[in-house]
Amino acid sequence: MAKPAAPDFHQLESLGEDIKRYVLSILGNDLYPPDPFRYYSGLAYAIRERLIRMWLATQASYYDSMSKRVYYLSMEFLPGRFLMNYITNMGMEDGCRQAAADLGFSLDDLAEEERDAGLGNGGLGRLASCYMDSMATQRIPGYGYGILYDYGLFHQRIVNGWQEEEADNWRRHGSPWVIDRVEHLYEVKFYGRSEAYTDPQGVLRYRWAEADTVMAMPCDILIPGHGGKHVTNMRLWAAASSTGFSLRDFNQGDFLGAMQSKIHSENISKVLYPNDEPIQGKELRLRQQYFLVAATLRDIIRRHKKSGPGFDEFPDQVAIQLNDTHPTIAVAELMRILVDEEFLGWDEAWAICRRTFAYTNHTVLPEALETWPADLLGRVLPRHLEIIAEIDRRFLLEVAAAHPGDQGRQNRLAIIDPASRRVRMAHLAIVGSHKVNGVARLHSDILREKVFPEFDALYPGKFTNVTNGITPRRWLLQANPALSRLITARIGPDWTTDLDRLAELLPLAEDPDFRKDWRAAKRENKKRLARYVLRKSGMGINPDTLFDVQVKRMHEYKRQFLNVLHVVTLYNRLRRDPHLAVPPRTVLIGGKAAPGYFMAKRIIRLITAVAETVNADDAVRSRLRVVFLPNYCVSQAEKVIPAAELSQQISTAGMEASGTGNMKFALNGALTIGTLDGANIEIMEAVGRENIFIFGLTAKEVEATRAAGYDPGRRVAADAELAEALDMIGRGYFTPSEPDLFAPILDNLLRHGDYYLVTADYRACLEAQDAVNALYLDPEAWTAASIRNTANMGFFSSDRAVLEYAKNIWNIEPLGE
Ligand code: CR6
Repeated sequence: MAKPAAPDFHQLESLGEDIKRYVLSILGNDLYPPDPFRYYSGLAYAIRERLIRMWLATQASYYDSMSKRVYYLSMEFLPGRFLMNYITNMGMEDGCRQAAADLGFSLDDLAEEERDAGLGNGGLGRLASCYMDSMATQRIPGYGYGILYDYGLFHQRIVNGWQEEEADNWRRHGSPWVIDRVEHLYEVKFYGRSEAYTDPQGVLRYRWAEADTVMAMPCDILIPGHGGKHVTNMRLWAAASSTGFSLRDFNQGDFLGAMQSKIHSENISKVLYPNDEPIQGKELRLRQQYFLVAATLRDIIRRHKKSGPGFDEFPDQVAIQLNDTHPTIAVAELMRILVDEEFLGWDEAWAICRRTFAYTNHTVLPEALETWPADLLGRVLPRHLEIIAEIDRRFLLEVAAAHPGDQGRQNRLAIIDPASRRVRMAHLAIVGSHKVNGVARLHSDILREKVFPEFDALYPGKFTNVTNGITPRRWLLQANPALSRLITARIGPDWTTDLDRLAELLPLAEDPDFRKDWRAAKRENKKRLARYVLRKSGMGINPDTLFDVQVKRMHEYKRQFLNVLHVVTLYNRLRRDPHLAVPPRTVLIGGKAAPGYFMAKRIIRLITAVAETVNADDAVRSRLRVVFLPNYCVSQAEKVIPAAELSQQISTAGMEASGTGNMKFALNGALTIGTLDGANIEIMEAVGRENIFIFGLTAKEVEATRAAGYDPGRRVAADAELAEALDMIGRGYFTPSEPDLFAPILDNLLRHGDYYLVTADYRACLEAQDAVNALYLDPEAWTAASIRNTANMGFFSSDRAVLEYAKNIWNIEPLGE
C-alpha cells in the first residue's frame, strides 16, 4: 500500500464543517441560535486538533535527536488569550476569517469571547510567556512548568472611583486550550518527618516518613512557534486529593470530614497569590512552590530515565531555569532525590545540582527577596530543611576558607540567617546554580555591585546579564495589524522572526509618504482604542489628541503619582491660559493594585478623582482628558499599546529591574518619556537620545540623594507649581466631600522623606513633557522619531533573549529544520 501523503495540518477547507461538528459534539449545543461563544469554542477545538498533530510530531523529533532540554520553572505564566495567537503563529488567519464569515461572524468578535488566562501578576509572568513563544519559534527544545490555578489574578472593577476585586474564575466555561492528562498523576508529599535508617550495606540514610500526600495532575497547554511547524508545551500542575475521598470515613458516616481533606489538598492550585506585601509565612504559598517543584522534578527524571543515560549525564541532558526564587526549593528537592532515593553520594549529587540549575533574579526590592522561617519550612518539608542546613554548613566552610576569621561575612552570606532563623531563598538559589542573571544591564550591575557583592567575589563569572525581551509575534504582528501590514509591505515578512530586520525601515523615516501611512496606521489604532474605551466606560475620547499612556501594576516605585502631578499641573496651566500652545492630550492610566496595598489603592482613587474633575471642567474639556482603564490585562494591553503615542516609564531610577511594557510601546512606535532605569537605558541607546525623552536622577544620584538626607519640603517650597498641585490634592480639591482622602499620600511625601523621590524629579519631568509637546506640534518630526523607535527595537525581541540563555546559560543548541 502506498504511504499516504503527509497530512496538511493546516487543512482549511474543512474548517467550517469542523467548527460546526465541535459545537455539536464537544459543547453539546445547537448550531442555532448562532451564539458567538459557542462558535468561538468550536473554532478553538478545530485549531486545537490541528495543533496537537504538530505537537506530537515535534515531541517525536526531540526523542529522535536526544537533545538537551530546558525546563523553565515559573510560578507564573501570563499568556492572555490563545486563539488569535495560535491562528497568527500557524499562518491561518485568512482561512479563519473566511470560515468565521461563512458562519456569519467576524473572527475578531469570536476572539473577544475568550477569557484571558491571567495566571501571573505582571511582567515576570508575561516574560515567561514571551519566552515560551520564542523557544518554540527558535526551536529550542524545552518546556515551561507551572501551576494551573483555578483562579488567576483578580479582576479589577472601579466602583465609585475605588478598586474592587473580583475572583477570576477563568475556566468556568471550560478551556479548549488545556489538555488534562488524567492518566499521569504524581504523588507529592508534605509534612511528616525525616527518619534515619541504616541500609543493608550499613550506610546511614534518610527517608520521609508519615507524610501527607497530594496528587499532581499534568495539564498541557500547547505553544506553537511562528510558522507553526514546531509546537512545544507548557505543563501546568493541578492538585487533586490522593484518595478522592476516604471511603472509611464515608462508611462511618463522616462524609463532610472526608470531603474536608479532599478540599484541603485541592486548595493547593486554587488561586494565584497577588504580589501583596509579605508572602512569607503563608504556608499555602510554600506548599504551592513545593508542589510545582516536586511534580516537575518527577516528570524530568522520568523523562531522563526513559531516554537512557545515568545521572552523571543529567546536566548534559537537563537545564533548569528558576524564574525568580519562587521555585528555589528545587535545589533541595533534587538533592533529596539524588541522595535519599537514588543513593548518590553528597558531593556527586551536589555537582549535578549546580550544573543543572540557573537562577534569574527579577527585583532588588528588599521586600520581594523571599525568606521563609526555618521552622515553618521544617514543618512542611522536614527533610528539605535538613538538606538546606547541610548545604549551608558546607557552603560556610567554603566562605571561611576564602575569608578566614570573617564571621560577619559568614553571617551575611549564610543561607539560613543565624539571627532571624529565616531561609534566604536567593542565597540558596545562588549557591545551588551555575549562573545567576539579572534582567537588564543596570539591574545586573546593581546585583553584582550592591545586592550580592560578596557572592560575586566568591564566585567570579557566575553573575551575568540577559536583558529581557518581548515576542514580536504577539506584540506587533498580532496586536497591531495596521502597522504590521505597512512594515511587511515595505521590507517583507522576515522581521517577524528576525527583528533586527526592522532597521531597514530607518531610511523610510525621511519619506513623507511613508510617514503619512505610518500616521494613518497609528490613527486607526487610536480609533480602535477609542471604541473600546467607549464600550467599557461609556466615555468618549478623541483620536486626534496625543495619547499619553501609563499601564502597569500600581506601585509607589513606578510613580503613577508623578504622572498625576504632571496632569494636575497641566490642568492648572490650561485653566490659567486656555490658549496655551500645547497639543490636546488624553492621559490613559491603568493597572491593578495588590488587594492589601493601601497606598496603591489610594493612588487609583486619586487618579479617578482627578479624572472626574478634569473631565467635567468645560474650560479644559477639549484640551485634556484623563481616563482610568479598569482591569488592565494582556488582552487590554494588545489594544492599548498599539494606540499609544507617549509611553510613560518613570520609575525611580534603580528600582525597576527591567520593565517589558517599555519595549512593547517603543516597538509599536510610541515615544518613551522615562527615567534612566531598567531597560530604558538600553532602549535609549538603541533608539537614539534624540528619539526619547529622558529625565530625572540616575540610579547613582538617587542613592546619593537619599544618603544625603533628602528634604522634600525645601524642594516644594522652591517650586510654586509643585506646591500648588500638592496643595490641591491635599486640600481635597478633587474630592470636596472627603477633603482628607489623600492626606496619607502627602504625608508619605512631605513627612516621611519622599522615599521614591517624586518631588525631586518633578521639575525635570515637566521639562521633559514640554519637549514632548513641542515635538508633537511638529507631526512630521514626531512621526520620523516614531519610525526610528520601531526600527531600532530589534534587540528587544525575546528571540534574542532566549538565544542568549541557550548559548550562555543552558548550553543548548537550537534544533535544525
Ligand atoms: N515586577 C520586575 O519588577 C521586570 C519583570 C520581568 C519584575 C520588572 O522590572 O521587567 O520582573 N519583577 O523580569 C518581579 O516580578 C519580581 C516584575 O514583573
